[in-house]
Amino acid sequence: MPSSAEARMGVRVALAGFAVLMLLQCCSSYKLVCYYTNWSQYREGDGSCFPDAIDHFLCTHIIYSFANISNNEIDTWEWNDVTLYGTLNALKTRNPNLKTLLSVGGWNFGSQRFSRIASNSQRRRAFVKSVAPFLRAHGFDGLDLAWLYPGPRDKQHLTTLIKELKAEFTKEVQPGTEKLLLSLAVSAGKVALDSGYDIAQISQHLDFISLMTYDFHGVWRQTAGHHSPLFRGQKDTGSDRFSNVDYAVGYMLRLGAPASKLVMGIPTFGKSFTLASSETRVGAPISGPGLPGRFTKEEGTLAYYEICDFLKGAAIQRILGQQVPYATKGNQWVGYDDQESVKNKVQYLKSKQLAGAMVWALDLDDFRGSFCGQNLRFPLTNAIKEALAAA
Ligand SMILES: *[C@@H]1O[C@H](CO)[C@@H](O)[C@H](O)[C@H]1NC(C)=O
Ligand SMILES: CC(=O)N[C@H]1CO[C@H](CO)[C@@H](O)[C@@H]1O
Repeated sequence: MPSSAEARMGVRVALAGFAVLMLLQCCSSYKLVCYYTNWSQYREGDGSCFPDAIDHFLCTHIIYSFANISNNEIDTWEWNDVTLYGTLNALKTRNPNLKTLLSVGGWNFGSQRFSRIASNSQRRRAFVKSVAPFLRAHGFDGLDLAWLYPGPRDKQHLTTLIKELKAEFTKEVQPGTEKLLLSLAVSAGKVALDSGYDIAQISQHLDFISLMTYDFHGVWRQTAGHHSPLFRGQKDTGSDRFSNVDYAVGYMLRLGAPASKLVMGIPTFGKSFTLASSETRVGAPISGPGLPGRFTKEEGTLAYYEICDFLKGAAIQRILGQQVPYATKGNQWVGYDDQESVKNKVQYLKSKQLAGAMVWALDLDDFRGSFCGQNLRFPLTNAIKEALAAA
């Protein structure tokens, strides 16, 4: 007969075993890396998005974009960034497993300024030195580099920059703190990949790589087509055959990116075109980008919540083979992702044993749950989360 103390011990051991199991379950799961943009706060009315709108348990990682570099040191961009950093990082009090990263760079920052810093050892040193104290001061868990896009002469410098950041982060860890994370947002275009990145080298030093598997199709192709198709289209010949998620993922793996570090981008926005004729199919001639959305106000791009509005009275088609939908209304054509297409994309990334999914961007999903019906906030990001969690 075990004594009651022994029995209690037995229960404790069983509980510990259970806890280990829970832990394994928690940590073998996929990453869901979600970008939040500093300019979404300025969209009018229901388009305005602040970090406190974000569901604490939606993503495993949230990346705040973008930070600036000033005098070779990482710096804020917006007058109220520091307040918003605080709001974002406060999400961690309810979800201690959530990781937040600060992304530096972006489109408006430009590639040249990165080149200048990365190519000079003193400037690089100043930048590298400035990062950890800044991240710690504002409660971030890591840095995301958004150098869009390094050119052929930057390739080696990007590798050096990443190596030095990693070394600094390793040196900086104190007992009781976790090492800062380091990630890189990478173009999914074959030409940009070939010219700017030494994927095999940089992968070794990064915690994860976010592949921007969208924006494959734009007005430069002079026809209507989907900007983030999972697979190659029937008419995609020549270099167009590289313009799909499947090719980009396969190519990254061949270049030496470990699947366990590769995070596949899924857009919560669509790319729209103005049709030039009554032809509406994929490949139809276009006269230019689509009309700007009511909130995002940018030609050729629509947030998912704006697309939900657009879909009322629109004709919706799925592109066979490419596994994504498009919708047309009048002379407007939009290729976008919906709950079904994002689930397919998650199935795909699981079949390749990738690290998870990246979402650009939380503020373009129906973050209020007021546009797309179902009363569900973040319908696309939630669909991704569910598909990642499904057995
Ligand atoms: C970003 O840094 C550059 C270089 O110091 C500076 O000229 C620019 O004004 C900064 N941008 C903002 C929005 O602070
Ligand atoms: C309001 C606004 O657009 N703020 C800034 C957010 O960060 C980007 C960096 O890419 C800047 O270009 C924006 O001006």
